[in-house]
Amino acid sequence: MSSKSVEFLKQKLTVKNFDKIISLDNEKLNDFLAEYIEILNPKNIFVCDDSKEDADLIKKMALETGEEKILALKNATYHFDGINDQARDPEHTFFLTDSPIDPNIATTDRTAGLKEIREIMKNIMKNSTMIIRFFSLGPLNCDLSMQAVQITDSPYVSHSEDLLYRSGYEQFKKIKNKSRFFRFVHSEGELTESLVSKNLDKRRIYIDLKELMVYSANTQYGGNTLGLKKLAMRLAIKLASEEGWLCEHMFLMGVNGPNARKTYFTGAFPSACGKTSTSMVTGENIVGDDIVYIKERNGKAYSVNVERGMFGIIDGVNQKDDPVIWDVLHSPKEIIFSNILVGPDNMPYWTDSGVSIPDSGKNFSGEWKKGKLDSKGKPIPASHKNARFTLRLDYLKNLDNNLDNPEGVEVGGMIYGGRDADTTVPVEEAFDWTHGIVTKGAGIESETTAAALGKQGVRKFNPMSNIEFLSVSIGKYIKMNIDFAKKLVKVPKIYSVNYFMKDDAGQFMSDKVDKSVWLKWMELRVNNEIEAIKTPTGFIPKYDDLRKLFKQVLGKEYSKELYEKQFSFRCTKWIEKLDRLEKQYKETIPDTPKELYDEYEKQRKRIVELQSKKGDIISPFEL
Ligand code: SPV
Ligand code: MN
Repeated sequence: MSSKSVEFLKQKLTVKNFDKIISLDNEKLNDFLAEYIEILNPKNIFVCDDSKEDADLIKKMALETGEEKILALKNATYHFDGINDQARDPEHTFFLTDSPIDPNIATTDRTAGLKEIREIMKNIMKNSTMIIRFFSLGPLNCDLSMQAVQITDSPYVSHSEDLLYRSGYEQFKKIKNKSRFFRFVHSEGELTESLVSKNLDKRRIYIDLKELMVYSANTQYGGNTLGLKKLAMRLAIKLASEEGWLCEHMFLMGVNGPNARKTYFTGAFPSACGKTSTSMVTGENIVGDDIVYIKERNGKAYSVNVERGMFGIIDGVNQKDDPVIWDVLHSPKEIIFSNILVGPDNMPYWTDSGVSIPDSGKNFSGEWKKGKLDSKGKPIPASHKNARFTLRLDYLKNLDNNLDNPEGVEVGGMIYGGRDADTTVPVEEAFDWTHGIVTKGAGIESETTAAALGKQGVRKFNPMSNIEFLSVSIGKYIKMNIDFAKKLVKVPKIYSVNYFMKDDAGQFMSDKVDKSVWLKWMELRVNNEIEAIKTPTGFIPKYDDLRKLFKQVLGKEYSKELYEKQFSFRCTKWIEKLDRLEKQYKETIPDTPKELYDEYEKQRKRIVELQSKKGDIISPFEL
C-alpha cells in the first residue's frame, strides 16, 4: 500500500506540501492521507507545519472564507455556528464497535457506521481546501503526551486548534511507536449562505476506537469538530485503560499556600458548573481548564494539561467575578468569539456581563432584534448560553509557569464538583482514595446545562463528569480510577465541592468568590496543616479555620449562622442520594466494582447511625 500511497500523494500535493509529509517519514500517516484525500476529494490541500507563516495563512483563510469576521477589537474575530449547531450532539455521536461498551454509552455497528460516514464524506471537500495539521496533546517532549493529525476543511476549526493546542509537526517526527497517534477527519460539509453547516440531518460524529480515529461531518460547533478536544479525549481514555494511566475531564491548577508553597489540584465538574472559573480564581495559577492526562512516576501522580488554550463559556463572564478573563477579552489579543452578539459598533456582547446589550445586531440566528422568535415561537437570546471565547492560556496573567514543563506537575488533590441544590456541603474531604473515587467522583450528579443539546435542569448522574466521553464501560472506568492509586506511594487527597446549594428561599448559599476559600482550605488539608470535622460522608472544615480564611482571602466576615446553614449534615437528603446512585449503578452498570457498593453501604450505615442519635439535619457544631 505504502509506495502506492506515496505516489498518490505526490500527484495530489504541491512539491512543498509533499515534502512536508514525506519528511515525517511515517507510512501509516501516508496511507491515511492518501485514503482520505481520495474519499474527500478536496479542491486544494494545504499541509501546515509549526511555522508562524503557516499559522498566519490559516487565519487569513478563515477571514477570506468568511467563517471568521473581524471585530472592532484589535486582533479578535468572531464566528457563528448554525442555530441548530450550538452544542455537542450526543444523539449523533457514536462509538463504532462490533460489541456494545456499556448500556449508557452509545455505539453503532462499526462496519455499517464506517460505510455510512464514508458515503457522507464522499467528495465532501470538492469545493474547499483540506487543511492537514499536526498537534501535540500535552507538552512537547513529555512522556505523557500524545501526537495527532487533524484533517479539516474549516479554517475556523484549524485556527481554533492553533490557539488551543501545541503545534506538533516537528514532534511528529519524534514519535517512537510510529503507529501510535490519533487521527481526526472533519468536514463542515456544504455551507448555507450564512456560512453555517447546511446538512445537519447528516451531522455525524463517529469514533473508531480500533483505529484511534474520529470522523466528524456536517457540523461546526467546537465540541463536535475540534478533534483534539472531546474527540481525542475519548480515544485517550481507551488508550489509558490499556496502558494504566488516566485521562480526565479536569482542570489543573496551582493553589498557593503559606511560605510560597504551591499545591496542584485537578478538578472535574460537569460542563457549565464553575470549572473554568475555579481554575481561574484570583490569586491562584491556572495550568488548564478542561482535560488532563495523569500518570504515575516514582510513586507519585503527575499531570499535564493536554491543551494550551481555553474554549470557555462566555455567558455570565463579568468584570467583578472573572477579572483576569475580562481583561484579556478587552485587550488586543488574538481571540475568537463564537455565538455572541455583534453589536452595531462591531463589538462582542454576551448575556450577564454587567454591560447592557444592544437591542439589535448579528448573532447565531442572523440579523437579530430584541424579541426575535425562533421557529417554535420562543425568544432568541442575544448571545447563546453556550457562546464561547477561544484564546491562548499564555495571555492570562495568572498562568502557572509549569504549563509546558515536560515533567508535568505533581497532583496533591483532586476535586469533584457538581450542581446540587440540596444535599452536599460546599467542600468536603474524602476519607481515602477509594472512598473519594466512588462517593465523590462516581457520585457526581448534576443538573444538565446548555453545553449539550437537550433538556436543561434535569438531575443526571455523571461519574467524574466524564460520562459523555467514556470509551470504556463505566464500571471499568471507575475500577481503573480506583486501581490507579495502587501504584502510588503518595496518594492525592480527594474532595467534593458544590457551589450551588440553595436555601429555603431558593437563593444560593454561597457567593461566587467563596470558592477561593474552599481552595485554600483544601490546600492546607493536603499539607496536613489543619484539622477537620468527621461527618458520615467525609471531613468538613472547622468554623474557626473558615472564619480566618474568609477574612484573609476575601476580607469577609463569615458568620456562624452561615457556616451552620452551609455545613449542616442532611441525613435524609444523603440517604436519597445514595438510593438514587445505588439504583443507577445496580440497574444500568453491570460491571460496577464491588468497592463502590461496599463504600456506599458503609456510608449509609454511618448516616443512619447519626440520624438515630441526632436527628435529620445536624449542625456542624454538633458533629
Ligand atoms: C464542555 O462542554 O465540557 C466543553 C466544551 O469543554 S466542549 O468542547 O463542547 O466539550
Ligand atoms: Mn469540558
